[in-house]
Amino acid sequence: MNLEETYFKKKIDNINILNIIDAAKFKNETNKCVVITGVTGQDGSHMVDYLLKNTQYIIFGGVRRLSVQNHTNIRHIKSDRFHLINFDLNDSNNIYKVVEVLKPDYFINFAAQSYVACSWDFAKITWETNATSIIDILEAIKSFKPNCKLYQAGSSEEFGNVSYSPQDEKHPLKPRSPYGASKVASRQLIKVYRESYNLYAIQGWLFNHEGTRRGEDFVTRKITKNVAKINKSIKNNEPVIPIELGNIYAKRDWSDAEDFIDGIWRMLNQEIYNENYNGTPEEFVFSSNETHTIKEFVELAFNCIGINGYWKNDSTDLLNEKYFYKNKNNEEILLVKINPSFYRLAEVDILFGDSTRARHELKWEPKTIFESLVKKMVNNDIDLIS
Ligand code: G4F
Repeated sequence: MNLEETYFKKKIDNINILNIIDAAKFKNETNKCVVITGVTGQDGSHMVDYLLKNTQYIIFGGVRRLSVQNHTNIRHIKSDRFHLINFDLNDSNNIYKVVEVLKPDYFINFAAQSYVACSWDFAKITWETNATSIIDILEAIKSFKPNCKLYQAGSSEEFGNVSYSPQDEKHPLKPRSPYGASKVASRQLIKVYRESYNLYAIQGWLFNHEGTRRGEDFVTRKITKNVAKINKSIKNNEPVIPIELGNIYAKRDWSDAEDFIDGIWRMLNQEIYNENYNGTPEEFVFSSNETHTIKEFVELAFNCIGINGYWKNDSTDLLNEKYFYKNKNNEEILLVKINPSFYRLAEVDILFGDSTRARHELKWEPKTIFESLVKKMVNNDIDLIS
């Protein structure tokens, strides 16, 4: 049996992860090749869907080998143009080999330690994964495929302790977390390599982006998943377990992750999408241009299951704030309470983006508004548990 036969026989649920040498056999002369790291995550999996739909490229999705794999976000992908490869940002040799052997046309780096809250507990790993490893990617591209276009995931967390709202591309970078600092570092490295070696290497500023594939520890998904559980409990006349949250007064600019994938692709192809392109790629902010508190997100999510709750606090301490509703027997049911352990050592109080430049220059337009995003997430979580 040749490699292809063995491969397709084993390719059940996309769980066949290739080593780099075997993967290279699936490259061809005709189609361009894209490496996407972090492919099992929200953004990586949406990027695969987007490229399979809109291009003819061969896609190699980088995954870290774990004893228990989570391939939920890519399980639906059935395409001979998509292959999984072993990839680990913390192994320089692996990064070099991927670029040397596959010689990708695009390298889209979504792999990261992306949980801001965890970045204080794992500051070194956060730094090594999100910042140090970018030197390896840049060096590998410089050495083996200098015309490979690099996209590195950037974040509105880089703005941190914001000086003004809304934040645009000129806003100073004042990170508040090890995560934010690591993304500022990768941005600076990318700028240095872009300017020194003339690489097409960019890092967008992406404000919070969510959806049905969002990790369950991020606040939006945590809320929608628990709203779905509460909906089920109410319908079954079971006790309601309240949601425990941290700082509900923080404000975020939330968008649909799928809208941002289109923006990233436009940023990576500015010669096509930007009529002002002068040979040097630029970096853009992507945002909804709206900001909402976590509190507002909670209210909207409960509205989706027909609950119009109310907040109560019988003290001046914000930690005592609670969200209730009255059931059909007029009993007050607790839905949300505050748990101080979800507060951060330093908070970014407000993120509020200004994506005017991306909208004008890249002709990027988001399709999903905030209210529809919340509804989509709640409905998805209701479907998942029913
Ligand atoms: O959902 P979050 O954990 O996202 P955060 O920290 O804004 O970061 C996300 O967006 C960034 C872009 O701005 C990305 F770069 C990053 O990788 C990630 O995708 O928290 C949002 C807000 C925070 O202010 C947090 O303090 O929600 C507040 N919050 C309140 N209670 C909570 C909770 N966050 C979480 N995760 N869990 C809570 O119980």
